[in-house]
Amino acid sequence: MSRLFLRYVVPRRKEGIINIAIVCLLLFGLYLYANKKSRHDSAVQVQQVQHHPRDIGEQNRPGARYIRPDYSKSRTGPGENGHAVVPGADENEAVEKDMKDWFMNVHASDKISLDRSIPDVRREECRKIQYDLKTLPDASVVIIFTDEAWTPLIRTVHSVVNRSPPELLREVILLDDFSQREELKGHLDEYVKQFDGLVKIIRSDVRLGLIRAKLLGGKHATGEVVVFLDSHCEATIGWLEPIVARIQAKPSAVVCPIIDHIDAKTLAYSGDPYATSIGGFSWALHFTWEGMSEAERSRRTSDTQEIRSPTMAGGLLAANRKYFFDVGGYDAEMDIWGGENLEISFRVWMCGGSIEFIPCSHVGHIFRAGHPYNMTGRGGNKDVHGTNSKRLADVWMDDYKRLYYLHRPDLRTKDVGDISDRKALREKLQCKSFKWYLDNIIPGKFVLDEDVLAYGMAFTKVSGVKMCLDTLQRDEKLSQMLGVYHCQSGGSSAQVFSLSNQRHLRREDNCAQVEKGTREETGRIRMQSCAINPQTWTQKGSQLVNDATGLCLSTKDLKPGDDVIVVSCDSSDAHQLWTFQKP
Ligand code: LR7
Ligand code: MN
Repeated sequence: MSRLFLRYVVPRRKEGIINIAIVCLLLFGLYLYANKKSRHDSAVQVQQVQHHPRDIGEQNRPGARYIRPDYSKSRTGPGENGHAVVPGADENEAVEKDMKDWFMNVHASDKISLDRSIPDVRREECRKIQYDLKTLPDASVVIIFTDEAWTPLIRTVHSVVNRSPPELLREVILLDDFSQREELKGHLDEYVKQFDGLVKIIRSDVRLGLIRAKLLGGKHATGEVVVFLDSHCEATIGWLEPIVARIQAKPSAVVCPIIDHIDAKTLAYSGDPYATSIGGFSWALHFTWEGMSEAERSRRTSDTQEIRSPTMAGGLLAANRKYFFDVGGYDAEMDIWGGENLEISFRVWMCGGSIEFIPCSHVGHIFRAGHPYNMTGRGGNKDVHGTNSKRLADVWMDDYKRLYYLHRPDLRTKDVGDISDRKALREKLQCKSFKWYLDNIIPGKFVLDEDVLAYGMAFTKVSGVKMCLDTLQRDEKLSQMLGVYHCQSGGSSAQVFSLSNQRHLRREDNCAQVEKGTREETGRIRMQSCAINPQTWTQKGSQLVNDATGLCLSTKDLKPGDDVIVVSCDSSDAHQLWTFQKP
């Protein structure tokens, strides 16, 4: 029957090869059938009987009949070459609605070709590297999504297929995490047929959350390398080769492309060829972007070489598939969103691998200000980032987990499920301590309660009312004024401060600097990077004297939400008498 079917779809002269292919396929099917049980447990076994796309032969490879666009031809149209799509005045309403519903301008995305051109943002040296496609490992690209808007999702797929060498792309796996929209069901199946078997859809019939979704996608992958992407990305030319080359050279490297910026409102693509940002973390267990350290700068011998990073952002990463699972995949008990990126970062470093950015690989990501899907986890959990992070702190951070609880005292006794499996994994892999990670992978990281005179909440108490130093949730990346607020009895990240042994009044990265007012005897405080000459503060009794001005920190006449001030010192004024939670 299959011969009959093939007669209609392939030219006669290829029949011979096809016949052989069919026999192989049948044998392969038989093999799979016989191994059905064990297949579930061991993805490695699947790999043994499958072939690298380059060994299958160009004509018979999945995707052979998909015709890639010719990007050397000039293209015009909205958004081509990564240009912005600027909404007309009459479209403002629709755009605003999209920004509310989707946290991105789907309206603009819909106007842009699904396989638009984007600039080659690699640095010159990267473009010159020749890769031997005959020896590189192949990759499965797993794209997870839950009710993603149509065009960003499909554009992700096209960008991956169009800009990956066919010889290296084993398959694209679309992992649908229980989407409800109709178009993502039947219509999607129809749509991917054009990719001729290269793009597979796996659907979950329960909402997994992105962490379990990645695990399931990874289990279905058969390539030697597994790549994970968010469902609103665009891969650029040459993105895959340096990734698989690095993983071939170092199978225990978990690598990330440089993440370029796709604007959520205009879809403008912008990438920095010279980007050298790396990942860090805050003690509240959020991912942060940092500059490359001096040590890493001097370790590297070329601009195209991998950049070691203490952590990764989470969405765009690749690993040797076997290594990924051997080193623990992800914590399957983490729900919906958050925490898994720091967990895999700490774990990989502590258990002998490395996290790296690959400067020659660029992939764009649409940065959205919110999540266009339900964030509630199992049992109505509204704080999935918090509870996921507690699991990672309890397993990987040893005694340093105290710093997480300093930010989240409310979670100290919270039940977040059994962690014995993860602890057993750490034991089995003989992973190093968190202190080792701090000392070796992120040296210089400020530890809130080490080498300090005092830390925790800092407050004055006047007529029984406590007033705490507070960031007022202002963006700490920008230099912002320091404020005061009612002390939060349950604890609050925004109220954690340290007075260091160097007598800096500080947060994790920022130090308090007096900004002089027009009158010299008063001023407000700006939180600025501690890397730039921080001012010092002296404890005089309970007063905090700013050495640069001789003025004292005070809450005089301040309401919650006001900026804190310095004024002339007066030790009889209770507004100037500060208590630290941990003196
Ligand atoms: O329940 C869910 N199921 C899913 O399949 C929730 C989400 N998802 C999908 C979703 O459709 C999307 O494709 O998971 C993907 C990531 O969700 P986003 O895009 O809402 O997340 P994000 O970009 O805000 O979040 C970043 O941090 C997350 C922490 O859990 C994940 O690690 C994301 O992959 C990660 N994305 C990036 O790192 C992209 C680069 C941004 C930076 C910095
Ligand atoms: Mn994302």
